[in-house]
Amino acid sequence: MKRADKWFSAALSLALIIPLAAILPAAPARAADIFSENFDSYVNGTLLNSSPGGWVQVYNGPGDAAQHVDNTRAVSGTQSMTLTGTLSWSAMAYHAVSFPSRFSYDAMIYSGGSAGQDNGWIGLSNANYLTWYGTVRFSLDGYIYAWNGSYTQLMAYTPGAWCKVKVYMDLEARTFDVYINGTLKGSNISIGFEGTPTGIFLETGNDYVQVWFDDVKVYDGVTVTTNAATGVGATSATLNGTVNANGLSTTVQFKYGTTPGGPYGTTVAGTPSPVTGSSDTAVSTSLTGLNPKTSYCYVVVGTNGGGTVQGSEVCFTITLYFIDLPLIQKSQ
Ligand SMILES: [Ca+2]
Repeated sequence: MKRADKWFSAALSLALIIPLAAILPAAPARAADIFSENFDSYVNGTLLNSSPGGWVQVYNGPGDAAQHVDNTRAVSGTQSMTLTGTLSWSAMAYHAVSFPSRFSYDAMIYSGGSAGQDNGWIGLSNANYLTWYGTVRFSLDGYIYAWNGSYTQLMAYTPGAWCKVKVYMDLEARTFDVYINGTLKGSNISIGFEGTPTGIFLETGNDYVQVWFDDVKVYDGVTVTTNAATGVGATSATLNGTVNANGLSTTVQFKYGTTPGGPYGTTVAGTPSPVTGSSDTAVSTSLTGLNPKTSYCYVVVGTNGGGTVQGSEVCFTITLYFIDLPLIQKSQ
């Protein structure tokens, strides 16, 4: 009996599911800033006493020439504003701003002094520069303080590095919150003074320290950022975003579809929703029933009493690969 070799083949289909999340740059979006200054539109060296862009020199430290637009260091572009104080005479820049009842201000500050010196201040002031609101001080003892007539110690800091200050002001509740480099360091601090601010100020205290300031912004309304999708599977994905309610209860939604740039076709609720408070809050929604080999684009949308803001678009692709393996020979 002849034993025959046997050949058989197995066409084995192996499905490899390889999600390809196209991670695009995502920028925060919000309604137009009430005030924004990056110091990049002026000629380098422009003196503060020439009132660049409406800035007012209130105090001039060791002299006018020390207070100027500078290209030594910057966060945005190539320029910032530098101020230098002197013994018993500070340097101060002020810019008028029309504030709503609830808003935030941001500023980057590079306080070059060391412990034992007075360093930098930023805050809001009335028009005679004497009453300050929502003020943050990088102080002589190496700590950052909130100031409302007395000090609230927030954290230690290292001089000679850019630091982001964000203050959320609630002029109705008469309180403010302080964030340093994105982390809440002081909340519901009493404003401490009567009246309302009429502008924002930058200051270097009564010392010989040089301080730089950049990217000063005042804004209200919701801030949203669309973030990359996670957990992209064969038919499912989680859409992500960041929402800052900026003090007003904010409804969160995601819009998604297969057309880049929209219209997106489908709107789903985000979680959590609503978002409250003044901190950046992670939001998401989980999708199922998505189609393989399909690209999806989406945006996060926040709506509150200040209006509706849509984040920038993020896209991802669900790719399903079928790989046919070659014949398998088996001999006996
Ligand atoms: Ca700049």
